[in-house]
Order: sequence, then structure tokens, then C-alpha cells
Amino acid sequence: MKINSAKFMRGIKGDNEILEDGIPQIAFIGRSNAGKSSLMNSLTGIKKLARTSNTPGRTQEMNVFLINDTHYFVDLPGYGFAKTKMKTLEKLSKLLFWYLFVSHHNQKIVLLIDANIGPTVDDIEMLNELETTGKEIVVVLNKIDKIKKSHCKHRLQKLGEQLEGHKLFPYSSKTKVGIEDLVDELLAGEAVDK
Ligand SMILES: Nc1nc2c(ncn2[C@@H]2O[C@H](COP(=O)(O)OP(=O)(O)OP(=O)(O)O)[C@@H](O)[C@H]2O)c(=O)[nH]1
Ligand SMILES: [Mg+2]
Repeated sequence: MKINSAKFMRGIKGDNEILEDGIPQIAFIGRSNAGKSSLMNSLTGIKKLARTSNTPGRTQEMNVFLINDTHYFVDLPGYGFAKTKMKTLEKLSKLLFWYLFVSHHNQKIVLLIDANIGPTVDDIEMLNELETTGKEIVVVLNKIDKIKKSHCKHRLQKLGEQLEGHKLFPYSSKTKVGIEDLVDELLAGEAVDK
């Protein structure tokens, strides 16, 4: 499967009719700075589709992109970044919580974990919470280009143990290693409405 087209539809801060039009949503979540927006750009091949930044906390609303006219990619604000202003943090967590755990939209969840750092306490908590929803979850082990070649096998083995029972996709937005498998996984079939 290939991504042939991608376009920004809109940025939203809560429920919106675009989420109810029946197009399956693939939602990207993860720690701030894990590389959610970069992943979207790398998968679509459009460098500036989603805004990325060295500074965590870049994405502050839900950005919806139409992919191949068949799916939405939903870029979400990250969690776990303590330096974000308290008020902003509260708003963002509310938005995330609502979208993932309250709204009943047709979603497949892509959880990004920085492979170089490994799953944080927040990542494991999020993963456990998401499991209770019964939604389909895909875990992307991002930034594997940052791991020394000689350490890579051992690192991936360890991540496999820590994240046992989940579909794991090692990836790098820089080198695009693993892109075919990941795109196939994301666009195959329809996410089940929960
Ligand atoms: N080396 C490397 N750097 C990456 C990769 N993916 C993302 N980055 C870098 O990580 C930083 C954060 O990337 P973003 O895509 O903005 O992260 P985000 O998860 O969207 O962050 P928030 O919007 O703050 O939640 C940027 O400096 C990216 O260039 C990767 O696969 N490899
Ligand atoms: Mg972002």
C-alpha cells in the first residue's frame, strides 16, 4: 500500500463534524517530542505537512489530514512534558482524554515511543489505559537511527520484552526504515468502531 496524497483539512480543539463523517481515523499519540508530527511528514513524503519542532509541546490542537481520500491522520498534542504552562497542559490533557477515552470515533491508535529512550512511565500508563478501550493499537518505536548499529539488536530485544503483546514497528522518520510495513499496517482494513 502507498500514500499517494495527503492534505491538511483542519485544526480542531474539540468535537467537530469532520470526526463524524465516517472516514476512519488513525490517531498519532505519544510523549511530546517523540516525533508524531515528523512521522506524519515522513510517511506522506511532505516535509512541512505537520509542524515539527525541537521544542516539546509544538502541537497544541488536533490536526486532521486526509490521506489517499480514504483515511484521516490525526496529529495530537503530546503528553508528559512538564514545562508546558499548567493551563495549557490542562487544556491539552482534557482534549487528549476526551478524544481517546470519551468520544466514540472510529480510531486506530498509533502510539509513538522514542526507541532511544524506551517507554516512560507515562507511555506505559497510556498504553494500559488504551488497552481498556479495545481500540486497535500500533506501537511505533521511533528514532531508531539514533541507536548505534551495534546496540540496535539488543535494544529492540529489550523493547520487545518491555512491550510484549503489542504490534511493534521500529521506524525512523529520518531514514524511513520500515516505512512499507508501517504504511501497510496503518492503511490496511478499517478500524473497528468502538
Ligand atoms: N533522529 C531523529 N529525530 C527525529 C525523528 N523523528 C522526529 N525527530 C526529531 O524530534 C523532534 C520532535 O519531533 P516532532 O515531530 O515535532 O515531535 P512531536 O511528537 O510531534 O512533538 P509535540 O508536537 O511537541 O508533541 C524534532 O526535532 C524532530 O526532528 C527520527 O526518527 N529520528
Ligand atoms: Mg507534534
